[in-house]
Amino acid sequence: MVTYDLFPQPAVPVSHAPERLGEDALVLRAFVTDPQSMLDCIEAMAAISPWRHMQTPGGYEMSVAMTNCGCYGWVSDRKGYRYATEDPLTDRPWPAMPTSFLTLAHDAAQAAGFSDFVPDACLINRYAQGAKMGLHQDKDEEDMRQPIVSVSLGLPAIFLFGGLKRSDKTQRVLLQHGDIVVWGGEDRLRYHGILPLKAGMHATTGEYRFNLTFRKAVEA
Ligand code: MD3
Ligand code: FE
Repeated sequence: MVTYDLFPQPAVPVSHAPERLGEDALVLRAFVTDPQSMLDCIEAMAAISPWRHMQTPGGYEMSVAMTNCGCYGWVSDRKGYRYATEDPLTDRPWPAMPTSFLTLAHDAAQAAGFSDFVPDACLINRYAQGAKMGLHQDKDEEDMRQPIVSVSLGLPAIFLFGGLKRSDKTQRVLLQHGDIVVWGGEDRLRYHGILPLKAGMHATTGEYRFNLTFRKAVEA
């Protein structure tokens, strides 16, 4: 079907076709249909498992604030990185993964060509002005054949997408409110990071950027 927009907005062209970053890495622009309800869920989760700046094994405090939902939560401290069933701050299980989150992650993975993705972990990152994430690989999960689904909400950020070696050249990709990126297959172990967040004000998230990464931490 062809539709005609009576009020075209020529200012910023937004592509809704999936953008391929690699053989098995795809950006789904504005894929999130109800960002407000996701943010409401995040707020409710942070009331149970509060935002915290985790320690790296090297003793530094991460600039990104984090919490988790789902059966497993990603944690970092002086002892290392791992998945844990209990929140070390509360000694209680992490808040459950909402069905709407599961469905969104599943549908995004499906749209990128990965069928049957059922995450058991969701790491929720909150970036304030200046917060960043250095180049790293996600390799704390048991089954590297499972993809990772990443949802961006709020202020835009520049994502760095590298290769399989830390020293490989990186591409820059602007991730905006509602964008989803799916990583699997040969791109699953690529180095990646986020440049320091620029100050700004977003209509739904204020001065923050949120990122949710859906993972399958434990093999079925
Ligand atoms: C590429 N988060 O939490 S999401 C992380 O925006 C993380 O907060 C970033 O990296 C953020 O670990 C980037 C995009 C992403 C997630 C996982 C990947 C890219 C990936 C796994 C492999 C390759
Ligand atoms: Fe990562």
